[in-house]
Amino acid sequence: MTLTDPRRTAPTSSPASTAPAARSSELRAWVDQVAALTRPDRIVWCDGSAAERHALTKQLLDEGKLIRLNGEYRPGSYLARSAPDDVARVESRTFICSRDRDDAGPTNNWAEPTAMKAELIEHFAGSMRGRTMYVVPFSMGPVGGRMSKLGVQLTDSGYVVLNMHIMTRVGTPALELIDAGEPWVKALHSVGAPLVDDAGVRHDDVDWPCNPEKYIAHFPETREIWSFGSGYGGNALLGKKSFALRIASVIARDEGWLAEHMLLIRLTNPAGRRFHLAAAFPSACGKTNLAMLRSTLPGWSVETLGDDIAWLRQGTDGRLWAINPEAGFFGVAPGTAATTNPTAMDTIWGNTIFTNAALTDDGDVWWEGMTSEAPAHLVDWTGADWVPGIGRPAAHPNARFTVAAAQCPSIADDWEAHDGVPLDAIVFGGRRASNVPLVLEARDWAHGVFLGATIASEQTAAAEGAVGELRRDPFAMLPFCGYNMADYWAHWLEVGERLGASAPAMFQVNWFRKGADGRFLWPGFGDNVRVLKWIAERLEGAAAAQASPLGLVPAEGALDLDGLDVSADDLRTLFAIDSGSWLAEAELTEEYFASFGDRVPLELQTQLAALRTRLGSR
Ligand code: OXD
Ligand code: MN
Repeated sequence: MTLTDPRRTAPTSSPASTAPAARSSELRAWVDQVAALTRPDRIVWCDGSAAERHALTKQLLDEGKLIRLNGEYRPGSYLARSAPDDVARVESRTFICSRDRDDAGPTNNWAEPTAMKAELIEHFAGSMRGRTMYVVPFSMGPVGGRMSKLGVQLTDSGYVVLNMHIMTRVGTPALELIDAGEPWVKALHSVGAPLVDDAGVRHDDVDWPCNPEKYIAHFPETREIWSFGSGYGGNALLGKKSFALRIASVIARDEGWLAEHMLLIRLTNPAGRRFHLAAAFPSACGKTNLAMLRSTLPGWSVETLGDDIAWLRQGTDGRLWAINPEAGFFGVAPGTAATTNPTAMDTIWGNTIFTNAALTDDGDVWWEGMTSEAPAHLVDWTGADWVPGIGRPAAHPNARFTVAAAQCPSIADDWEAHDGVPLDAIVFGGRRASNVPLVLEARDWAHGVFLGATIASEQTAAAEGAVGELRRDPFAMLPFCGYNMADYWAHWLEVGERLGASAPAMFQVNWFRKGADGRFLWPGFGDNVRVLKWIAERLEGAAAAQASPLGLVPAEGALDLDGLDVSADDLRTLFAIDSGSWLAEAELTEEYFASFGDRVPLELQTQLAALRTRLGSR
């Protein structure tokens, strides 16, 4: 489809451009077409340099789009405040535009690609008038790495460019690979707020331009992303959820690998043996805390490799290898504190962009949970005065920090290794007040895929034994899988077949189980290393396990509880399996699978039947 503005007849002059000499002809043609459609004043080709970052930061400060924080407390750091209607990912406006509706599946919003592009062209027409269009070439994964992928984002948001600089590898080296003919993903983004109107009249800019109408559209067959109307996070930083998960999951299906919503860590035992774990957790289940865990067990340590996304691919040795395709963390700020995640607090000491945090009177940031007592006065995320007890949060609950992964004190020295790390275990988590034990090991790969496919979090804190309202989030990929979820499960099964005996072991964990009195039974945080220790010892064949209807659980005494104050009763409840409520949950799983029609792999139906048999049903 050619990108032409349906309302324009006469051509206008080309915008000024800083295009470098060498450019792939496909890229040049695309940039020209998008510029003709969106009509920016200027085109800036980003080289990823510190000078570029510096100049852009200065410009955004001058425009009032960034606030410089006090360099004494937060050197090189800035605060941005978004519009109140642009504060989070908008799943209801996220589309998978595959040719066939069934290829998007029942968990995605589907739109027919030609019709969606026609609709979007109407919105993009003239959408960058008066603004600069930045051409942002980037690599997901280390530039030139065997598992890395390239993209180019066109955007009219300087804030997005600065964040892309932190979250991906932006710049000339990526552009050179594109020039050399490497495949790349087209990521088109506009905040949808032109500064010049249809009558040619120029208007003042606002601090956070965006459009009330938003689209985050993905075209998996042509590997394209078109995002319109939002400047926030995953809607706008297109390397992250849109590319590294939605589009990459489709590329991975076609090329035989896996693009996953997983953190990546290295666990080292007292003997110096290293284990690499990838873990899928739904949003808001303590994923960043686990990625940056500070061990409470002497001799055991955790290094960070990634906090959100992992790409997994079989290596020449037959094992599954993993990289973190991102270069930074886009973390949720509220709740992050020296007590809950000291490593994250140490990571964001400076050189950080904060979005929608509150501003202290001395020019630092604050959010709910950072300290037990709130400062006596703040400017809240909307720019209004705030005092404790005012009845609304000072920081937006989805306030974020954007910071380079390299700045994390627990980042592994080799976190950018081109081949990644060999995976020993895959872990699935969720937030379950009931039913799911603290930890269990899958019987085999297919059982692990069943565990991943049935991940859920409870909407309400259910009493022990009861099944609460379950929000299914298979593989923590519900909003991020770029194709039919049932086909994705089949793909996981196929990858496992290819890996055979070299496949990583699989586990399920649940830090959030509650007692009948509503109390969390497990201390969590740094003590989660005790669960990781059992996992590592299972991998070495050193820890004992016993069979349960759900999988293998630690044998009596196998979980290291030394120095921990967990009563025998609480421990029993942490691992209690109530057949009645599990049979009820199996019923819900059957209904859930049914919503995918006949695309659910037979193996998963077999796993469900086997679970019921083990639970004692006829
Ligand atoms: C995220 C998410 O922002 O999972 O990482 O929602
Ligand atoms: Mn995430």
